Amino acid sequence: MADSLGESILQRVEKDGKISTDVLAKLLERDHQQIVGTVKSLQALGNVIETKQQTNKYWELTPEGTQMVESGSYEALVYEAVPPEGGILQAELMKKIPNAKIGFSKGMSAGWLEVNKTAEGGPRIMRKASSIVDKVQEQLKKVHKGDIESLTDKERSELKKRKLVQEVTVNTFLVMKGSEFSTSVNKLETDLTPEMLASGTWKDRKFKDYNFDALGVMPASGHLHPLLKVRAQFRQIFLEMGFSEMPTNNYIESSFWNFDALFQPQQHPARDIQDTFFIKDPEFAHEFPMDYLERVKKVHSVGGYGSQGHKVEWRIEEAKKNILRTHTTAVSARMLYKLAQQEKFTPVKYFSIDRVFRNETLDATHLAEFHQIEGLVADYNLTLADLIGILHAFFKKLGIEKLRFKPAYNPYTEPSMEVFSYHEGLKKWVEIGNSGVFRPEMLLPMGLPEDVVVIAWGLSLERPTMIKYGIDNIRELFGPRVNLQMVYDNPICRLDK
Ligand code: FB9
Repeated sequence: MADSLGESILQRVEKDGKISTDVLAKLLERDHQQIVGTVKSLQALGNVIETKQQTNKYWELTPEGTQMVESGSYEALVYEAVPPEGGILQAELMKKIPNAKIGFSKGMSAGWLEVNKTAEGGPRIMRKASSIVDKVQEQLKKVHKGDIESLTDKERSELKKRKLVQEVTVNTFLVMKGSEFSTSVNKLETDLTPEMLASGTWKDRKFKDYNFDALGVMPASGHLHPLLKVRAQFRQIFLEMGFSEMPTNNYIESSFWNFDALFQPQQHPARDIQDTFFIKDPEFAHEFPMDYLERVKKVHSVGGYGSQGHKVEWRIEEAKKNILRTHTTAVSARMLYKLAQQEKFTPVKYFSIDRVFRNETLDATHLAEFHQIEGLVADYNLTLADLIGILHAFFKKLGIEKLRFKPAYNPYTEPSMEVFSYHEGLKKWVEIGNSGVFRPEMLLPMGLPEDVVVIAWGLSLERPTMIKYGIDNIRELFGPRVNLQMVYDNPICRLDK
């Protein structure tokens, strides 16, 4: 059976032949949307009813208009607030009641009030009319009753101008009898239950047709942030290329591993507070492989392994300072040192994708942190050609085949190259990464064999993600102002498409 509201609607249609949903809403004292929903349900029962969409316009009170129906127009309230004898100072009246300013203006226009400008203490408002008729309230009461037709166009225009009434457009439906109309209809069954089968009641039931176009219910689930989707794609690319992921779960790092182990001089500007976040507590790291540290100290200060070094004093106090790592190359240094401790060197391919922190000037594409992607290959007698070759192989998996390399400088790689790709959309070459061959002053103090060469490269995770998802401002991608709906809605990530 149709539910009780459905039956009430059917009985109305039976009685009137046809009736619109807004009239039904008033007659049955229900919300219009509820009536429309029930009409849709009746339509699903078959040809019980027919409907025709229609657009109705009607006038309704605004909240301000509704309030005036209750308590009167502002001008009437101001008039009532003016004592019949002696009036009231204008300044006092303005403070006495809400909306006094507009009420006073309308009251003056209506000839209800007058101002004594020479009164002692300032302008004094007096009653000019001995009594008033609050026509605005009377007009609003007519609108409230649905009788706006009784207002003149001028009256309605004035109320609309004062934003006391507004015209509302509502999509309604004219409900009419269908070819199988009945005031009592069996609701279509949606489930064939074991009880129906056992009792045989299924024989006299009507079942709703399968809707094969219905979409499945979106399962409640979590959503991966676009950065994590792109990170998974890059991780897959590295794994396909035979790389192993480095352990990057330490955002705090000593200056030793982040800078000194990479032969980055202690006077390098990147090690200043303007570029690096120093940790207040614990301020210093204390555990280092001391024999290795001594070799690092020596290669920085007086050189070695054919290098003249930086020829400046090297201080352990500087190396012990804890920082937020500025690059994942600090992890690469730790892994290469560990590799060098093996009895026999074995070639490796490592990668990392994780957060790094730099005390940089913030702008639309730069935050004080970003995710660095880094790859490295350690093997005998590698050359720059191997680096160029692996960069081509890596970026080809991203769908990028036109690369150019520009000589660059990094404190810990020599030679170094910036990597550029031709952006078809922008019609220009854009920087897509940095690369180089780790210096002997970095590798040999670790204890790696002299003929072992390590090539490496890096890029950011945010830049490709912003390009992939068409995000212009990095704050829309990362940080407290991210719109979670963007996380829910953004599509899967395919970097090679
Ligand atoms: O990611 C960068 N650009 C980029 C990458 C990809 C991309 O689109 C995808 C393929 C589809 C588009 C752009 N860059 C490096 C270049 C610039 O964006 C640059 O302005 C910003 N750089 C960051 C650092 O800036 C503070 C990007 C980040 C970066 C730079 C260098 C390294 C890592 C990340 C490195 C390294 C390195 C070098 C030698 C040995 C080991 C590591």
